Order: sequence, then structure tokens, then C-alpha cells
Amino acid sequence: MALPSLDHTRSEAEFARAKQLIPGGVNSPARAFGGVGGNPVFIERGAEAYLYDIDGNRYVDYIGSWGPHILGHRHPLIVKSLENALLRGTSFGAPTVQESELAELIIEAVPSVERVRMVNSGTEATMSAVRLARGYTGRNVIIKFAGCYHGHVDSLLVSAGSGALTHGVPSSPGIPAGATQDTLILEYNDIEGLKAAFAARGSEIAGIILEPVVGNMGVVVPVAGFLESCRELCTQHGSVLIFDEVMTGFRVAHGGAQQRFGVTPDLTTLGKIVGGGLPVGAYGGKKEIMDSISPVGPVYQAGTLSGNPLAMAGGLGMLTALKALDPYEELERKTTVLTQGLGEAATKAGIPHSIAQVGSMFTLFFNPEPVTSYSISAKNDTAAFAKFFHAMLNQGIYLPCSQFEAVFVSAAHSEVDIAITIEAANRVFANW
Ligand code: KE4
Repeated sequence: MALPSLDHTRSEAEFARAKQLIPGGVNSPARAFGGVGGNPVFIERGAEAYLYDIDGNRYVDYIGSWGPHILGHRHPLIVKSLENALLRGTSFGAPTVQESELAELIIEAVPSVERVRMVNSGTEATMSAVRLARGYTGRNVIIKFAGCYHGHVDSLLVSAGSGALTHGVPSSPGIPAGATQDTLILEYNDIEGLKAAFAARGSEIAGIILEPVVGNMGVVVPVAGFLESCRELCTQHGSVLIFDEVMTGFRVAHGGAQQRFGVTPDLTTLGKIVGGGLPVGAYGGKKEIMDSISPVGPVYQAGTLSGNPLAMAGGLGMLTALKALDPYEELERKTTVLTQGLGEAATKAGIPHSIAQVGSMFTLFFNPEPVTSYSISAKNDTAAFAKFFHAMLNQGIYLPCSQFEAVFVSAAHSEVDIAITIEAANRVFANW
């Protein structure tokens, strides 16, 4: 049976227009369909578990804005919080009570965070956390792991995942050697390699930054002992352990991956969910370390719209709702039904694959080998993924447009949505 194909006439026209105005027609390369070919669809609106494009097509949305919409689009509590904030104004450049209220909810949810600073993106959060680790320790070397993506920070845009990996530029031009000479790149899940690095240069290492569950190589789960080794080695050598929980924070548990895996970092970076769909990043951790940040200490970081009232309202609506609803058990159950169904469909069709899932984030890899590191993820059959992606899109299923990303399930996805998705995959694989 031939698979359907949706009409994308208006999206194609708008994409042609956008490309005359914006590099690649997008304000973030991850959206450009570079990893799957074809043209992005232009979205008119989102509601609950669905996106509606400008050609009138409806999609079950499994990106959720690349992570933020864990409760689905336009959750009433978030909308109400934003509406109330808008009545008071959009930005003041002065402290507001709402910034303290969001800080309290973050500190309550993530006990390792004793002080927290709001910024405007995950990139700002990781950039600031790395500067803080260096300023606090007086050391320069930062360890990152190949395939992890921490935003487009100069010193971290080396062997990076997500869009950098998708577009084949894990180490971007335009970054002087001086910015990356102190960035030590290791293999994720390689405990012996980590121990060797500390044995050789421990006294120089300001810190480690890692995704405690990787989303940006596709989902990669830490092997037993890996996070614990990062913790122990940082403690032994006086280095700062930074968990980049921009994606995993409030996603894999209310307290993030550090709660789920029981390993406590010195600093945590947050983003995505913490803004409820508005631009919010945050970094926080031990008071002793955070007190090095201006104006208390000498490490400078600032931002005109940091703690912006509308963004705070988005975050307050989201975290208040998550605290009240506690959706995590049901989210994980629904996601497991989906991954089992997708796995059975691929197996029935004899398609080589593996699946990695933590909570409500997962990746269906077109790679039979369990993906535990960048070198393995680099062997993914991206052409097969692209074929799957478009065939699903044309059945109204909107997946991340790259094999090196995570699929996100929200509290708004119904059992019917999950069943529709599994059925669509069976149709795609039956026509493979
Ligand atoms: P932003 O600067 O894009 O808000 O956050 C950067 C970032 C930092 N750390 C982690 C673990 C992240 O996943 C991200 C951003 N994630 C990508 C998607 N995997 C953002 C999508 C995009 O670049 O458009």
C-alpha cells in the first residue's frame, strides 16, 4: 500500500522566502532538516500534543520544541501565568519577586543547587558554568565528551553533538585555537580514559562538563560507574563537576538525572523545561562556588533580559504544574509502550536497530549496536533514519529531524496518539 504524502505547498514557499532573509531560512540549524533532506514545515500553532503547519496539516509532536513542552503545548497553567505577567509589563531591568519564586522552585527540586542564576539560554548557562569553574579553581582545563552538546560555546564547540554533528561540523570554524586548547575531549562512558586523564593532568583540570544522560548523540545512557567516576575524580582532584541538565532537568525526573542516578554534581545547568517554552537558562550549585559570581565574587556574568518577567512566568507555570501533577511515572510508562511498539515494528520488518530510553526521552537508532559513545553513534545509518523520518512526517508524526537527537513524549500524548504512532511505523516498515 503506498504511503500518504502531505501537501506542504505553503511551507515550501515560506521556506524559499525565509532563505532570502535568514541563513538557511532558520534561526537554528537543528530545524533545517539538514540531517534528513527536504524542507522544514512551517508551524502555525501548537496545542496539547499536536503541531499544526501552515498548510493545515496536524502532527503528533515528538519534539516539543526540542524538550521544553513536557506538558504539551499551551498548558493552561503556563498560559495563565503568562497572561497575568503580561498585564504587569514585559521587562524592567530590575529585580522582581518572580525571579526569587522560580529560584525557590529550582532549589527545592534540585537539592545540589543552593544558589542559582537565571540566564536566557542553555548556551549561556554552560558558558557561565565553565567560566565559573575556571575562575573558582584558578585552573584552565575543561573535560568534555565527544558527542555531547552544550550549546554553541566557543570552548565547547569541539566534537559536539546535536546540530553540529547533524551538519557534520562537530568542531566549528571561527573558533581560535586559544579558545579550545584547554578543552580535553574524551570518549563518553570511557572510565579508564577518564582516570588516565586525571592521572596525567589532574592538577590542571578545572572541571568536567557532561550530559548525565546524553540527548545529543541520540540518547546515550551512562554505563554503571561512569557518573560515579566523574564524581570521585573531581572530588579527589579539586575539580568542579558540572552536570549539563539543560535537556534532562525536570525531564528524566523532577530533580533531573542527578536525582535519577543518585550522583551529585557541584554545578548544574538548566534550560528548556525550566522556561516553560520561554527563553530561560539557569546555572547553579554549591553556595561556596556560586559566591564567586559577580556581584558577590569576581567571575563576571550578566544579561539584559536575564530573569525576564515573561520568561519567569513561563518557568513558574511549568514548575508549579510539574510539582502538582508529578507526571513522571505515567510519562515513563507511556514512553515504554511507544519504544516497545517501535522496536517490535522494526524487528518484524528485519530492520537493524537499537533503542535507548530514559524516562520520556528516547532514540530509535538505525544501528544494531547499542549506542554508548560518539564513535558508535557515528555509524548510525542516517539515510535509513531520513527515510523513516519523512515517511512518518507524511503520516502526521513529527519526529526530531536528526538521528542524533532525542524523541520527547509529553503528558499530553494520549494512548491513542501512541497507538497511532506505532501503527504509522508498522506501515512505514511494511513498505520499507
Ligand atoms: P540552547 O542554547 O539551545 O538553549 O541550549 C544549548 C544546550 C545545552 N545543553 C544541552 C544538553 C542541550 O541539549 C542544548 C540544546 N539542545 C539542542 C537540541 N538537542 C537545541 C536545539 C537547537 O539547537 O535548535
